[in-house]
Amino acid sequence: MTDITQSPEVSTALAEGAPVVALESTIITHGMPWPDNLSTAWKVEEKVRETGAVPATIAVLNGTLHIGLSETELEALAKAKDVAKLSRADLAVCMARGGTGATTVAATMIAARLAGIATFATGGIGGVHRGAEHSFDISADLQELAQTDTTVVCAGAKAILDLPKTLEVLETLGVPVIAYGQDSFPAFWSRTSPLPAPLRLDTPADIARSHIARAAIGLPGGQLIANPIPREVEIPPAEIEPIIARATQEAAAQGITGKAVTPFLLDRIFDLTAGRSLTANIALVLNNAALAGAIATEIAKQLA
Ligand code: PSU
Ligand code: MN
Repeated sequence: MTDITQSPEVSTALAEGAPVVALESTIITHGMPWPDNLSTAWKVEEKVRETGAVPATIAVLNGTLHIGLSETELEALAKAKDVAKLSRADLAVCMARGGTGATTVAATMIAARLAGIATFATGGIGGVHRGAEHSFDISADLQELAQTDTTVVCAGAKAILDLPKTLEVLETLGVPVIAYGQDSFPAFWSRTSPLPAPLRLDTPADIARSHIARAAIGLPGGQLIANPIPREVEIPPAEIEPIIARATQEAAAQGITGKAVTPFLLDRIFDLTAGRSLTANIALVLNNAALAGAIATEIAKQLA
């Protein structure tokens, strides 16, 4: 028997057509250190609630795919060691083996679509890694955006990636990359990058309209909303770049590959910035949760 469960709050909201925002869990287990990971997860849920939407954090617990976690479940996940990092490829195997795993952007999109949740907030999506011409390391998040119809709010691609190549692949896959309220493609810790965003929208209502228009014309795949980090906490490119370069070299020297790369880099950058990268990461996730809540509310309103 396959187990999929919704929290009572999420299930009621979905039945009423009320706005719901999906949230990923890899950022909790692999993206932030304890105990900031738990306090951030709580704050993100609170931020979504402030907009009038219901948060649905997604994870696999002992083989059951959970859409919406209780406080106790969230805390247990944040404390747990050796939690699997689940993308499209791993999700079903983890469920079959009764395992526990956190969902990446790709796996969270799959769960969100299954539940009928249109909007999803994260920090930064995975993308094309630096040196991908040798390593072939391209996140499954990109292909997922091409096939699963969720509107994903992020702060741009993490600057640890090769941003021009990430945008090229998204263009090839036909994924709309939409900067929120500015022309430049935001780079996670920094508000801007030298790259222009392919598309721009300025209001949650317009983003909701374009989400609904995609469905109306039968387009599979999601939209990627790139929301710049709040000004007060951004780390200028000149400051973060040498740190990223160093962390990337260390990863190569230590032979880190596959799904270990992103967690390794985030952890090293945390150390090398004396925690400043984490402060920025927390602020940008909260900022994305607020925008996702506003978009979800608009989608629910426009569909009512
Ligand atoms: N955003 C963050 N921290 C993270 C991630 C995103 O601020 O830890 C996670 C997401 O779950 C994303 C994953 O899907 O990193 C990408 O991993 P990979 O590069 O292995 O595909
Ligand atoms: Mn990868």
